[in-house]
Amino acid sequence: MTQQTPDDCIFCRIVAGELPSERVAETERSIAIRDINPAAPVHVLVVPRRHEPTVGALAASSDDLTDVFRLVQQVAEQEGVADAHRMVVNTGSGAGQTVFHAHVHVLAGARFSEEWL
Ligand code: DGP
Repeated sequence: MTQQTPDDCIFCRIVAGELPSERVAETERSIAIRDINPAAPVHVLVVPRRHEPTVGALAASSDDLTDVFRLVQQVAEQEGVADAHRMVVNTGSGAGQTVFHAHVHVLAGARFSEEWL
């Protein structure tokens, strides 16, 4: 799996405020930003401030993991989609992960394929 060190990690730079983003919510441990290339009317990324390449690696800290999912819930409520949204976590380039800093996609407002799930 491709690894990015925090120095060349886009999401670390967004967390640090070095790159612009549309931040919709934040906590001490995580931020929520609109995806630059939205795949649905609501497409927010919940990103832990701490750099870990995958959500699986982030799970070593239950505090960070819990905070990410709490912020997902807060964003879903804020966006008015608490009763109808999809969370997506891509792990590894084979599954479509392109940014190797853990994040959860929060998607809503589109009709999602029921092919898989
Ligand atoms: P993934 O494929 O799970 O690694 O998703 C990475 C997402 O990050 C992808 O949907 C596009 C988004 N993205 C990439 N670069 C930026 C950026 O600079 N700003 C924002 N807001 N989103 C980005």
